[in-house]
Amino acid sequence: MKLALIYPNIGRKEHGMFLDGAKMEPLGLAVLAGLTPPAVETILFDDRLEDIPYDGDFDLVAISVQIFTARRSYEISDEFRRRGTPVVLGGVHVTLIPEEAEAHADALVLGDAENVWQELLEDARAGNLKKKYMGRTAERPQNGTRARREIFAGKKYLPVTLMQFSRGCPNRCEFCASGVYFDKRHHTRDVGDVTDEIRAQKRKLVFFTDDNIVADKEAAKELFKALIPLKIRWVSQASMDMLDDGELMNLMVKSGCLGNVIGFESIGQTGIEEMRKDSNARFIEDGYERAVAELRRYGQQTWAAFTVGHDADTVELIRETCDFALRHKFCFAAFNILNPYPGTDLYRRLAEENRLLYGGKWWLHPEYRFNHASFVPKNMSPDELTAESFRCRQRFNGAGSILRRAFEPRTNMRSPYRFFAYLAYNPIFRREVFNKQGILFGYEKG
Ligand code: B12
Repeated sequence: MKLALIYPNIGRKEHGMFLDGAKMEPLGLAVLAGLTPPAVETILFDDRLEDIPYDGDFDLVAISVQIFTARRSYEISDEFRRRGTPVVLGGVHVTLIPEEAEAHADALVLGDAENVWQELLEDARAGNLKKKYMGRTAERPQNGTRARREIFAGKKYLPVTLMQFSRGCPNRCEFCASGVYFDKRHHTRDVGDVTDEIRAQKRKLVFFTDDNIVADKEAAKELFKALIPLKIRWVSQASMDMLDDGELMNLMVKSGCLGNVIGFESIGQTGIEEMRKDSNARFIEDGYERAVAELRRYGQQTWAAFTVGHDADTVELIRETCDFALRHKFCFAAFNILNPYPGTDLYRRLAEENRLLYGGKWWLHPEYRFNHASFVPKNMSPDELTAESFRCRQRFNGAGSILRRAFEPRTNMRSPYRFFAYLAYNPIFRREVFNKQGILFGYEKG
């Protein structure tokens, strides 16, 4: 049996394909390859770096779909199916809106692959695919299975190993897609499996793709203790309430953590309350001053993630958000426009209030552009929101800002390695920000 795994690109610029300059390994597909019996010939095609071989003699094509690649995913699956090759679609977006995805697939996997992938492969071999496989969320992600990284061989990815320790997050933020996917639950892998998987590969820089690596603080401590002897450096995503636990923070630092993506989301208290970002509630009271000081004390090179366009946001507040990020010299910052993902409470609320643009399906709309507003904000026009968020990106990622932020003594200048990492990655992300702004989804003009 021959299986093609496909990771789709986002889309195109007016005059050609969008070339992603900061490509990371698609871990989900390496996990899928790990769950696949070795007798099945398994090949990865990454649409971000190579052509899709529609005429290959595959018995099954498996595509991982996220919302921003949905349009492109359906183009690819439709083309394979036209040629008679069966296609299975899976991933976050498919799970959140299966009624849309089913028109483009022979089979869907809803939720994690762990519980259903073997059954699906057997059905595919027998030519007997079911329309839907309910994967649910795996209580033990990967379940003793190692991600099969050999499928990445020869492809040019950033030199960082993606790895997962846990999946999901118990927080109930109104806008979050993974909160819906995981039903606000959090599942961890066996710590020994994780450390074995790290030892089995060569790199010393690891990106834990966890939604919130500190969601279960005791489990996180167990992991961090086990990481110390491995002498790796790592980054992940974490909620701010980790700062309440000194033991956790000390272990995190000792285990090689360079910093985390932290959802600051908003610098306004009303916004934080309205979006139900409970993990920030105590820290917003003093405008995050204590949180930022603590993060510095632990030497964390923080990636501060903001979402703009909340009902409490005004043009002035968005500008102040950018001032805040510049003043605190964060290592990186993202100013993402709030996006209504189907299945979330935010999506439902905006739909009820008649505020969704692009017919409510911005991700499939031929005119929707990446990083543009997809709904009507309360205190500004959609175009103003688009322009203000882009202005934040321009200001934060400007050459002068990169230089000024480099000289933060307790974080970016804490060691030569950190300084080098800062200077290596900032220009990469800067290019990425400008390159991706305003691209259209999919390759085919609608
Ligand atoms: C790592 C990550 C990234 C990395 C990219 C990694 C890469 N390879 O390129 C970075 C940081 C660059 C990134 C960027 C973005 N990301 Co991101 N990212 C993630 C994150 C945290 C983890 C994904 C991961 O690797 N998981 C580990 C693997 C093992 O799990 P998995 O992929 O889910 O696969 C499992 C199952 O889903 C299933 N499965 C998946 N695919 C398939 C396919 C088939 C056929 C089958 C059977 C099963 C299956 O089986 C797997 C094993 O169980 C997720 C959050 C999440 N929980 O999914 C967000 C997430 C996917 N990202 C998201 C978004 C919005 C973005 C951005 C648009 C953010 C922005 N505004 O810029 C960008 C765009 C990226 C781009 N392509 O340009 C959203 C997508 C929302 C949605 N509804 O689809 C998520 C869900 C975050 C969230 N909380 O909303 N991201």
